[in-house]
Amino acid sequence: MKQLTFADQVRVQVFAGNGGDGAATFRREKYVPRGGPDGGDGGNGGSVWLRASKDTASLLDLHFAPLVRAAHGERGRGKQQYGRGGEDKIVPVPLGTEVRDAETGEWLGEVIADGDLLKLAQGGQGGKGNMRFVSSTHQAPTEFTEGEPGEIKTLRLTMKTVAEVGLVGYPNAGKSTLLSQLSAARPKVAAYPFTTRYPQVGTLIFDEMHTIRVADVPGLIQDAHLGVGLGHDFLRHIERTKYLLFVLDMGGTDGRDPTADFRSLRKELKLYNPDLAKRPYRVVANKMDEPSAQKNLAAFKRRTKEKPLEMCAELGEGVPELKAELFAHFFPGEKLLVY
Ligand SMILES: Nc1nc2c(ncn2[C@@H]2O[C@H](COP(=O)(O)OP(=O)(O)OP(=O)(O)O)[C@@H](O)[C@H]2O)c(=O)[nH]1
Ligand SMILES: [Mg+2]
Repeated sequence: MKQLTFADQVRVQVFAGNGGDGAATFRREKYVPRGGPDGGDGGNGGSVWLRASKDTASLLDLHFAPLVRAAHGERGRGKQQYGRGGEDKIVPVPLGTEVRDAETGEWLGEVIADGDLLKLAQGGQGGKGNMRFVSSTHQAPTEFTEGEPGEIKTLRLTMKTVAEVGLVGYPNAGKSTLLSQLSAARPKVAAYPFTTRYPQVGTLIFDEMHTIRVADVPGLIQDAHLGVGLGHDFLRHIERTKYLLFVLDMGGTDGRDPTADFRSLRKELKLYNPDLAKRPYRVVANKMDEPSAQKNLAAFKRRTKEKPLEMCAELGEGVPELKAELFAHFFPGEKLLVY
């Protein structure tokens, strides 16, 4: 059986803690025959929260443990003692996790940046102890209130990668090779399609103040918008990017026609989400070391009127030029002190 190593969509049930009941007790002390009411309030139940964490790569943990509970509040006690509040439960999730009601699909919120918090279920209020009910005409109340139940919700969590740049291309075009040239990420590279099975993000670091996240996603094929190949799972992860790099195999290695590939990639994006087709992009002509690359490139330029950036990702050729272009795009007017 294939082991599951990644999950970007999970259904979870979250249980906030119940509030503790208030107490109805009376003071009992030697030599004090009729002590007053001294029942304390119950503690509030804990709430369930999501917290975006840059160290969490997927929703896998939740996939395996989809029931999440915060602690109940303790009941109040005599001698005016309040019940202890139930501890909140905070669930770390990847940056870019959005939350919907599992039944209605209603959008409930999202966490994007590291440390972002979102409350999923509110803990119940603790009940009131009988000492709260004392008044001038009612000196020995036996009333107390029960704690309120914590919220219970069934939710669907979806993670959409957060990155500025998305690498888009057919399988085997060299996307992962390029990512490893741009960042410290070391995605698997191999000479067969669908090597990359789930999104990976690498950070292109110019200096401390200037970084760009780049998302490498599984190769796209025709009818991806209908879920063919790794389909939607792939497309969802470039929705949040601001800039696309179309990586084309200009060598036509697998008998592919780069022009047809490019048109089909554009079409798939548009069919999935028209906004994606409007995003700024750059065409990367990869594998320019291959024998037929020059000829293919000439034909590609003529037919598409695009001006691709020539590259040999494997050898790192064209990579400095690409970095410079990305810098100029994301930090216009700025200059790097060190390059
Ligand atoms: N000749 C040549 N081969 C390259 C170049 N860049 C990558 N490759 C090779 O192309 C193959 C596919 O590279 P990957 O980086 O895994 O391609 P990918 O686009 O990530 O592929 P998937 O993850 O399957 O979608 C590997 O065998 C690489 O070594 C290049 O510039 N020139
Ligand atoms: Mg890959």
